[in-house]
Amino acid sequence: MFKKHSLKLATVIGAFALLNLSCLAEEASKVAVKKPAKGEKMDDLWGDSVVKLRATDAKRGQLFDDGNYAMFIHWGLYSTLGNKVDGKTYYGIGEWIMNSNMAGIPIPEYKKLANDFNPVNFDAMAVAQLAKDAGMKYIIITSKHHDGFAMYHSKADKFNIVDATPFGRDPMKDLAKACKEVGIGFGFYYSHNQDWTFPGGGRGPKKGADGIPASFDDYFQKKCLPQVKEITSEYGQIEIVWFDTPGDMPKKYVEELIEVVRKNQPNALVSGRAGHGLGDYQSLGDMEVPHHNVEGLWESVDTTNDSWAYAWYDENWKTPKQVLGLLVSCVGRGGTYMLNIGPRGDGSVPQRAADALRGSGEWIRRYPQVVYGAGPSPWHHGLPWGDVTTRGNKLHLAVFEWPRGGELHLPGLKNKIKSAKLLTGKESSVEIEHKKASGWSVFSLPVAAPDKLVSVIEVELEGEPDVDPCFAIDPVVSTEILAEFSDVSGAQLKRNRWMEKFGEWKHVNQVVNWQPGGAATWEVDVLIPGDYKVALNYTGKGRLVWKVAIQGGEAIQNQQNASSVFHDYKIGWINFPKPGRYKVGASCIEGDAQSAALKGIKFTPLN
Ligand code: FHN
Repeated sequence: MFKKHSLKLATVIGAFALLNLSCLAEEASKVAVKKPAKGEKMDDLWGDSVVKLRATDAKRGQLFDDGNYAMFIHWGLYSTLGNKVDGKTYYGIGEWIMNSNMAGIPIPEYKKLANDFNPVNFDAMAVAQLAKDAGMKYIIITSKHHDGFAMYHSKADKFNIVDATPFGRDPMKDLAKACKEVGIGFGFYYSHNQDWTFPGGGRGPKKGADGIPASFDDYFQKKCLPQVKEITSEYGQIEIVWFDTPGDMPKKYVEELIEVVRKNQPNALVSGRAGHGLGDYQSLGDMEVPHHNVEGLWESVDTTNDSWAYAWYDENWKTPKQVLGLLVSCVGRGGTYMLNIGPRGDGSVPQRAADALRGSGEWIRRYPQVVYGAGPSPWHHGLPWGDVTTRGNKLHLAVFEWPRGGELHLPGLKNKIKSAKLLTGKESSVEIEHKKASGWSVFSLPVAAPDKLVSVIEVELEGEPDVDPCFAIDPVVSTEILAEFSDVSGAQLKRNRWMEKFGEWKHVNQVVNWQPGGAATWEVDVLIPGDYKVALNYTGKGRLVWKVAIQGGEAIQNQQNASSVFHDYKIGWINFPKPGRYKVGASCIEGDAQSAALKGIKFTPLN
């Protein structure tokens, strides 16, 4: 039935890049990474300007800023296909199924799907309750994605769930009501630029059914503007209008949409992907969780498996511990995490996604202070065993990897510690002993982790947290330090983004363009002297010779293989003779150095 257009991987990547998808705009390998100096902001790395609402606007964005965690839902006509068309499975993001980069479904064929779209198993109350149980503070759902199909009753265009399907009801009314009932916020995703089925829409047909050419202005006036008016006036209070993929949409249109939102929903936020830096906050690249703290108001958007919309084959779910790892990283870097589910075409939510969300939600209920109203880590990056969030003069150490040997090592804390408690997830907590050693704080812990997922230590400090964020080699747990934290000379730090499958983005900051004598150098603090195993994580071609050298100390080198997939390669053992600060450099010294891309270095204690 549906015609598949031929496709090459390069075309796929090119097509995405050409779309100028907000922060996904640049051609991956050409974007240089700036290493932030102390106090410098990372804002411009992701393109959009950042508006700082934090502490300046108490009403707008409170759930976003304090809640730190939200549910994203991609649900539409495309969900009925679940990535299978005429018996063939297409791997990639399901909501793009009609696009020529996936199944390439002609518009009339795609529109016919509405005749059988009958999501009788959509239970708005169950979805809202799932978000609540997951600890999420609001839901953002696709009111209209790039396919142009409205999942609510639009008077502006008949291609909608009430007028074009046997279902004949507006599930968004139910969901808005259910969110209110369970006490969480509600908002809409709206594809304002791309509309693949309405004449004049971004990447849509260039002519109307009458054969008369249609402009973007036609689409904007007839569909986009009226629909944004509808979604902002007919569903009660809206937390966010999440515009997406502005592409080359002229500024005047974005301004007009934002005016509508401001008028109809004065307390709503507008996503950074509205375009032209006009949004209220920055939305990072899809599936991107930053490694440095990021200033201002921002979010990471991610999905429970690999696709945003339902894909029948996609059982690659994040576990509750992975969800928590990503959530705590976002909060620790100063942002909000919005995690997506893709209900099936019949409206039901895949059980494994629900289980993962509920599993992580139970943990959040035990340790709400780690997430809600929590501020970023004063270390500005994750730590070998986990991460840190803050509230006033309290640190929450979220320990993902419980250290063997009964001691947890925290480097660089300058404050005096008032108290340190192991939280139990209930009212009670257990006071734990701590001491200082060579500038590190060392906490005595029970041998077994008290929480089966992630244990939490609450450290109360005298005064505001004051930390030296230097990287430190943990004496118990492996310490991986990314290339983006190195000083690079005779080589270049570059940002690389690619799609693992169509629409599934990966992000890495890597050192490339190695010249003779080039090095990536990290400053590290060592508590326990002795030998450590060193591994480098890189891609490249053929066999490469790497040298790892401590300034004024031991240097080791080794030849190891390389491949196009990032992987840890063991280089050897290296000795730090006494506690203290060292500079450690890594260089690609032989082989096809031009192919080498270094992602990070790892130090592992011997036992
Ligand atoms: O093209 C869309 C994609 O389908 C999905 O909705 C994501 C979610 O952030 N946004 C766009 C790509 O960035």
